[in-house]
Amino acid sequence: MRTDRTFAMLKPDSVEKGFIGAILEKITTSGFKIVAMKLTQMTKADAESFYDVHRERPFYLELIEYITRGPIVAAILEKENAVEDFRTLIGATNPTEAAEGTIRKLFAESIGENAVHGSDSNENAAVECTFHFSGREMF
Ligand code: 3AN
Repeated sequence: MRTDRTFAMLKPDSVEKGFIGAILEKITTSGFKIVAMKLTQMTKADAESFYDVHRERPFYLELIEYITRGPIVAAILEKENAVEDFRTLIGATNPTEAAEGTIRKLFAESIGENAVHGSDSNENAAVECTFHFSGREMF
């Protein structure tokens, strides 16, 4: 299991607000190398599979609606200790609790619309990377 890659998503709110460039700048200046990237839109079926762990949560339908409402930027990031370091860079799930200088503190609106996603384990990073990218799209 490799530990130097994570899956990142700039969610529909980030794309709608024109934050793609600013967030990517923050990611690359924080030492992450982009090794795969695309603008794409998740279907309902994609979202239900991606967020299956949240199926029983009260915000599940809202989450599926939000994540499918427009394009996202999907990316694979490379850096030593990628999963943990990217989770630190994005900040707490709720932007009001996110540390100063984190992506969610700078760009997110609310716990429901929180700008970015980062894998929470090396195992999930591997699953999420192959969910969005074929081998020939990863560099
Ligand atoms: P994280 O994205 O920080 O790993 P998770 O995995 O607990 O957080 O939640 C996944 C996504 O579900 C969040 N990014 C957010 O969009 C949504 N979410 C989580 N908690 C809530 C909540 N209490 N109300 C609405 N949406 C939520």
